[in-house]
Amino acid sequence: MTINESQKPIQRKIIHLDMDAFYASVEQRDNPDLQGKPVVVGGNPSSRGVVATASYEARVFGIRSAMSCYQAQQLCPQAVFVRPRFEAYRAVSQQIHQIMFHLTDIIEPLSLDEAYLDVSNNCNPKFQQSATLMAKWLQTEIFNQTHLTASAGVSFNKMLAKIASDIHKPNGITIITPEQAPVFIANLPIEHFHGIGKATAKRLHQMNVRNGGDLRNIPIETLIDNFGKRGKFYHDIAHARDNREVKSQRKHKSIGSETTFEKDLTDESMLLTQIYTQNAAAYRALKKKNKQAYTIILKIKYSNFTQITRSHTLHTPFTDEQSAHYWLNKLFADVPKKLPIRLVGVTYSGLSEQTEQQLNQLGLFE
Ligand code: DCP
Ligand code: MG
Repeated sequence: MTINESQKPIQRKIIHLDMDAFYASVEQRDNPDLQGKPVVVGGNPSSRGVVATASYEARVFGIRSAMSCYQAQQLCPQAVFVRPRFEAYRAVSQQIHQIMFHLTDIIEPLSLDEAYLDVSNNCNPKFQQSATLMAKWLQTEIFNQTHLTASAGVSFNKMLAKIASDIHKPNGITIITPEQAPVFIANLPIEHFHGIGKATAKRLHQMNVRNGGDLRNIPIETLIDNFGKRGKFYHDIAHARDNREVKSQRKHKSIGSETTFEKDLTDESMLLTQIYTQNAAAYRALKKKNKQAYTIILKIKYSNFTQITRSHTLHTPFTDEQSAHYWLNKLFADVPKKLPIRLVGVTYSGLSEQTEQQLNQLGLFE
């Protein structure tokens, strides 16, 4: 994957990914007896437990998340009730995040099974900068690796991507382009907008506002008079405006090292030596934190202070400092060299914890 951060796109490309009937699908995958059956994951129907989620077979009977298990059993006496196994769900969650990192490191998880991805900077030629192709790849790769299905929404902001991912569930992809957005929103019932709760929907209904089109026709002043600050938000969403960024948890998302030269350099072999030195420092820092990385990023800043990054993502993590040399060489070859260079940096991202097994292999527990 190649990212070029200096060329910021005019419009964002956001994918919202959401696993289908997540806990229940994991239970059905891991226990063939449950496949094809109405499965309810949650508490005990004879005590005061609630439904965490239900398989699609159980949803036919009207069973929904947060309903009491007692009620669920009344609706579908043949339903099989199982207790949640959070470890299994966390493991799948980690797996799907690793897959997402192949597309971008700007990932904002909302829960174990749901995340926003900002893929605006993905320049991998395989995807031709098409977020739809990326979403399809994500779905296929998740299915191949986990045997679970996911649905995706693709759009130019978070709000629309999230609404879109729900439209063709399960195993669907829905795209809302900037051209389609006005009509899509005009027809969307207001209770389907995220951020408009039941009470607000009721008040809007009283104002004869039933869908996005009606909402768009209400002057912003009227909305602010009625709903205070939220009024501006309602006005914005009716106009498909949502500038919220995808907030990746950058804290441990990357580890790197960079250096600024006293005098700008042009000599390629000297530059490569400097890149290797930064790589050594970055790799040491990575190991110190017991992390492993799937992505390596080369950063170059030119004498005129413009900067570019080039990156590559592997299917298996980097195993040693030298294994990165090959990729750094390739990435550096790809970088324009018309101007002298004032800074080089190497960053590892797509990080995960080094597992105990891997630590054992390294002899650290012996
Ligand atoms: N969950 C929960 N309690 C809730 C809602 C959800 O414990 N009230 C858990 C169980 C779900 C998981 O979170 O499997 C993901 O929530 P979703 O809302 O994405 O629901 P599902 O993935 O189960 O179904 P869908 O196919 O509608 O996404
Ligand atoms: Mg889900």
